[in-house]
Amino acid sequence: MKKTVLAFSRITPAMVEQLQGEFEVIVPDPKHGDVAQQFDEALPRAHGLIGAGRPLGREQLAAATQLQVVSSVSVGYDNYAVDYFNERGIMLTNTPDVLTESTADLGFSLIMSSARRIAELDAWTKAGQWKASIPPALFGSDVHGKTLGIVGMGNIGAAIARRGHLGFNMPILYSGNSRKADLEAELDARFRSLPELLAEADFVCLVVPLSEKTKHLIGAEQLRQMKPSAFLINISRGPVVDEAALIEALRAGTIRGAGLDVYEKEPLADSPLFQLPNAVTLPHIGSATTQTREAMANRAIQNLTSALRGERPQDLVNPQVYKA
Ligand code: 8YV
Repeated sequence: MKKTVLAFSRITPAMVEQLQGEFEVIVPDPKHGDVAQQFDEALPRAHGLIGAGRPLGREQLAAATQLQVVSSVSVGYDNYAVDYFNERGIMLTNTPDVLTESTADLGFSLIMSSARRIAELDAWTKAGQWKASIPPALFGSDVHGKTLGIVGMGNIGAAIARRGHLGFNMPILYSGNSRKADLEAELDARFRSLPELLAEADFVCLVVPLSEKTKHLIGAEQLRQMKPSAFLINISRGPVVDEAALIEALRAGTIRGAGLDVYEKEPLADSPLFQLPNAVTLPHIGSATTQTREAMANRAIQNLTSALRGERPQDLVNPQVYKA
């Protein structure tokens, strides 16, 4: 008998078709009523779950008595209660590597957009404000040659650092749990404590995973440690930054600007950030290119399929639960 796969977020028709070759696939659909209710009803039958962007833990999965694997279409896995998965012997997989370069592209886009005021001046032009060459009050800041601070030098952080160092001649600083001798050699990257990095960098780029340790890593005190001319870029997770403190710092001119792809509460609606011209606000699109989302989908399907076949999935987050 085919095993059952249940989607916990929207997945593409191509993914459904691929999965249907081997599994019974259930995708809750708003056309058929309440999506949460459809999910809850199907849960006791599910051997595998696939999707992204939804917290799953003890409360949500109590009825999933047959569940063997949750395949997340994301690299970050802060939405999942890994300890509970371990307790239940449920495998958790993610999609690293395939989104590294696209997410780094987006990180660098936020550096460029915030420094050169791209979104703000685009809106200004379209509003018919361009009557003469722009006044100095609308000038931007240079990116090339400025100091780039990477907080959390993982794969994505390193890919952003490469863009900055090799393409824009930027000195690289980084902070985190461990020294990266290879990147120090390759990019002349210098290790700093977080306060040192905040004080020296012209662009502070947050690329850490969200955990108890990184929640509100950047608050009012850290923003005060940054230069008034510096920019904060967040492509990690919203709660890494105390958003109220950031809004205050942007209003007060404690820092020059921010480029944001993630927020404490998503989707972001009606935020004071919308009134701030020195905040670039994107709708969590780090990995959102056609090619990368397709690669993530394929990787998530591969992981799910391996797990349900009894094979060890390529991207197993909690290997301790795997039984050959
Ligand atoms: C998207 C992401 O949020 O991979 C991650 O951790 O944040 C993004 O790729 C999303 O999970 C895409 O499905």
